Amino acid sequence: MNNVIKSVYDSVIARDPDQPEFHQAVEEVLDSLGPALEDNPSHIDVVKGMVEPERVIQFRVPWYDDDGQLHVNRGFRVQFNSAIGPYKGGLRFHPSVNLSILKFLGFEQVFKNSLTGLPMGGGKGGSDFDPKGRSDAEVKRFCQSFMSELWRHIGADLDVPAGDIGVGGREIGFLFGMYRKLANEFTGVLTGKGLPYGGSLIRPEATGYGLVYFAREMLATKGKSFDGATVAISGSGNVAQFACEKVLDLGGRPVTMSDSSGYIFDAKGIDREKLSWIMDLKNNRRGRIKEYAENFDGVEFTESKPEPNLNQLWRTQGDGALPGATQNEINGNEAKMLVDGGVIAVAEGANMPCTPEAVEVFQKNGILFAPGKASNAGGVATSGLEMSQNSLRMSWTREEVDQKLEAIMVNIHKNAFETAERYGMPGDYVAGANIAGFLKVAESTMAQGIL
Ligand code: NDP
Ligand code: 2IT
Repeated sequence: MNNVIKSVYDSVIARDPDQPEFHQAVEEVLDSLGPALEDNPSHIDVVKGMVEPERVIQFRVPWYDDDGQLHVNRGFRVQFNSAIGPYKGGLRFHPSVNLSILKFLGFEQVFKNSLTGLPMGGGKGGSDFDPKGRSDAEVKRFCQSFMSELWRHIGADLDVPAGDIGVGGREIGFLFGMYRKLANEFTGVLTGKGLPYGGSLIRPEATGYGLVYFAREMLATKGKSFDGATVAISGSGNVAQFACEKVLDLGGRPVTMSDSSGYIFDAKGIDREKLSWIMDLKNNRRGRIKEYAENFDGVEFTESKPEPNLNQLWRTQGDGALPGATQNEINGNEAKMLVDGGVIAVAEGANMPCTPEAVEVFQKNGILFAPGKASNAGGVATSGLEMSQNSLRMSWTREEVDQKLEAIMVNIHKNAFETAERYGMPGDYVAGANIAGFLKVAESTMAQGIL
């Protein structure tokens, strides 16, 4: 980092000293931008603006549980950057949610959305509400209360939220219903909607499928493929499930999945039948991954340990790793375990699952490494396709959407790969993605006048 960039970073820390996840996301990007700023020194003013969200909304979300007890959660929407399109990004419902986490996610989203090539700015939101163990009726009351405030801040041409951790089809349905009632209009204000009311085919699959399309392109640069590859996947939610499915489509062998209570290792491989069992467990019965080990023979379940947290999942020996649960789930030691286990490629399905130390371990050991803002962009890209279909008031077929998604992922890979080469850092997808994502937003910001 040169001195000018360092002073921007220092001011971010001085302003919000209690936001470590946000600092981490900003530092990773600023670390990459040096060469791009040497070409365009005036872009430093854009950087100074980009580390501050355009708008942050925080609100109270009161709701009653099934026993008639009142709960009061916090709701947020961080409208980070709208230089290239309406704010766009998911909503996360998880007890850990706070402004640091949402600012990191919103900041990442700006670069990710730019990389998709679609006209979308970046935003993120959510709540510290914990949907785990809550009835459908409780989740509905929470979503309705959340939207009774959020609706006045969003709109199809202003800010288009979607899902993230703890927000899937059920929650989007309740949120959309409440928006429609309050705004008295039917527009594409949310993505990830159900098919009968404006959703897009392939949106549920898109992040996981896109991740594997991206990883396939990375492997191809080394003459390798998923065929016969052993793959460690973490998480067992939306991203992990469909990453697993696409790995199977390409002839690979997924062997692990996890949730916050621990992980399963299935040496025989998670096949299609077992995957559909997991989908039913997680999406309909809302059960724990431990039940997989109780249901199938020869499967180990390892409980996750509290601090000091060494995520044992990553001691799995294999060719590929697709972290798909949450931020900072692979630290430097865990990265070393993966390297010792013979990993060839690591592609982030989650947002920032690898710590800076982990990324350094991968890069120093010549492991192919893709940052989430490039490799998990398929979800938001397909959200962009859902927005287009809603605006056109028509819907595309499964094949059409999948082809567009695949083309977008191939293009993001090419753009990140070629940008890294052009700036003298061949094979560095972190630098390539950050610079390519930045340049489009920077040029747009300069052209419009910094506001
Ligand atoms: P889901 O809620 O569907 O699944 C999340 C999975 O991760 C669950 O298995 C969950 O376990 C586990 N998990 C969540 N938090 C923790 C934690 N603190 N410690 C351990 N395990 C945890 O979310 P998604 O699959 O949608 O999201 C997963 C990741 O992918 C997130 O980082 C998200 O930001 C990112 N992402 C999602 C996109 C999307 O379209 N959905 C697009 C791009 C990125 P448990 O149920 O026990 O909490
Ligand atoms: O992190 C992400 O890109 C998402 N959660 C998806 C956002 C979206 O608007 O589809």
